[in-house]
Amino acid sequence: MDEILFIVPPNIKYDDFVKPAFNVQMVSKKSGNFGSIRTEMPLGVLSMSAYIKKFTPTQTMLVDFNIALTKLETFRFRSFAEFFRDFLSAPMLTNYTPSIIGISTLYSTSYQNMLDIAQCCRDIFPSTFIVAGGGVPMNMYNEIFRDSVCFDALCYGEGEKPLLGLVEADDKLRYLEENPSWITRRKVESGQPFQYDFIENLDEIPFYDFDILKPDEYDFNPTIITYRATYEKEQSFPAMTSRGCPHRCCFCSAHTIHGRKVRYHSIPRVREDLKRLRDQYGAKTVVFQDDHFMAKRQRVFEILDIIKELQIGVFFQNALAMYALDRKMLEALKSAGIDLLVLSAESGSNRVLKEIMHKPINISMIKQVVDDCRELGIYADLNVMIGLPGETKQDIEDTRNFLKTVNANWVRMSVAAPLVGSEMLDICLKKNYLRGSYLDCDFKKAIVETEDFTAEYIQETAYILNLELNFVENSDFRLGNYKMALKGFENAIRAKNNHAIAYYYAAKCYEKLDNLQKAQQYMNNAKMIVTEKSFWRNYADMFNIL
Ligand code: B12
Repeated sequence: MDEILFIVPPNIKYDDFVKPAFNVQMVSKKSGNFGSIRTEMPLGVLSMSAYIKKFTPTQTMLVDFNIALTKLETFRFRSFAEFFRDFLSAPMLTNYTPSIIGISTLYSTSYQNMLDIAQCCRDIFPSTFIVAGGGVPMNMYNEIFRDSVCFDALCYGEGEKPLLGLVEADDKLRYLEENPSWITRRKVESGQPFQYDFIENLDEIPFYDFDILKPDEYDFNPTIITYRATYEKEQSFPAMTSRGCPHRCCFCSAHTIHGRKVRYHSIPRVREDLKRLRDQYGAKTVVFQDDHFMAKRQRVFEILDIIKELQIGVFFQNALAMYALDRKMLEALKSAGIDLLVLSAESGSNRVLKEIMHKPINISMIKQVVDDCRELGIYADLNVMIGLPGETKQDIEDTRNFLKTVNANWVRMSVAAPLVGSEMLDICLKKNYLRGSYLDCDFKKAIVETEDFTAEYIQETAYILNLELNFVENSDFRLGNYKMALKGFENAIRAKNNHAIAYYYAAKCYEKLDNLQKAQQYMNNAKMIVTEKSFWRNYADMFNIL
């Protein structure tokens, strides 16, 4: 029987883990402060594991290094490579020899970690097949074969069918060379084309193999916690009812894995899976990961009816397409119990939305959706990014002025990141716009620099916009919803415990809510931080507070 060891590399670079930057979330361990890691169940692995077991008896095991790092109480390794070696040399693993090791790499920031893991696996398991899949291997095979000799092959697109083929093949090396969904060094050198092997009817994939992980290790879903203004810690599970997206947003690379055509699970299957997650696994919240959940309107209403019937909490963490959110849709979402929506506005400039991003929305839609959300009592969390190639300082000013008129509860400001596989990266490479490695990009660190702006300008402006829109001009505060505003401010304090501006506005909220003792305490904190930290003093001066 074949044994597959799936490995998920840390989604964070070593330096960002041991020396987190000023504008990111941190976690405290006994050995100091570290960059916070997103721990999310790896859906791709769970799907492949379930699919393969449906056809052939196979043992699968998962090592998710994001969980391993999160669980460590102290971390004193001088590199992740040292940590991987230590971890993978543990007796529990060395007594076991998988026939295939499959590394799943979705994030650019995991690139080096993936190479280090492959090297370590090659040393420990010299005769095991080492393959990798996910957006990074499929979009960066040239770089991977240049930087490593440890991979037997990389997967082109979705891996269910190619990996099953590999498991079933008697002559695995030959299979890898003959199957067009596997990328090998030889095929790259001879210029052979590669092909997707999609599963057209997603119902062919059985219920995902959640049994290869420990759900409670993932119960602290950091993405939901980021939106803690309205959410509390609870057991959540991911689900994906469709794959693929027809839109051509210049910053996205999801189509390189799942394609532009949307494929679906049937409605009865969606019901069955959600019910099983609730009844058998105790799911309180299901996090939908569809690339484009809104692709078929009638289907969305049907899924919302199921959610309502099952009384299960849901969260759309990838943001929903705003053009589909008319009043009827928002009312259906609200009646299914959804009171928080992440909305992909992305810009407050029509020119940027249309000409640069190719997003099928405009700013009047954004305003309408946010106003409707406020009326219906849905917390509206807007995603916005600045710093795309072709964007000007005037466009950013337009975005700023527009967002000040929108009553969103929170605005999540990011700097544009040229993801591998995105049109944006192609433009940046062609025009020589990159000031740094695109492997570093994580939506916090600006690396794009054009004729119109420097990377520093974008980085700093994004942070100022965050402070201005979420604190100084906070719409809940402005509209007198002090309790709601306070949740956002205290959430910011939890993420960054010396956030002087958050303390200041939280103090103002407590004052309005007549909790004068807490107001005084928070104001003292704000003043003390501003006196001690020039970083915060500068922003306090900029906004003329404290
Ligand atoms: C869910 C999701 C998340 C989740 C976490 C998912 C996880 N488990 O880690 C959350 C919400 C936390 C998240 C966050 C972010 N995400 Co995200 N996310 C996704 C999303 C929407 C779906 C991923 C998924 O579960 N797909 C479903 C499964 C079935 O597919 P899959 O995992 O790709 O696996 C299939 C294939 O890739 C392949 N495969 C994968 N592994 C392997 C291994 C082997 C051996 C083989 C053979 C095949 C194989 O076969 C699998 C089955 O078909 C993708 C977009 C997309 N549709 O891919 C973006 C995506 C992966 N995210 C992206 C980004 C940029 C981010 C963020 C940086 C965004 C931000 N602003 O903060 C953060 C950072 C995350 C971090 N970890 O630090 C980018 C990544 C691009 C890049 N090069 O870095 C993507 C591609 C979206 C995009 N805009 O282009 N994300």
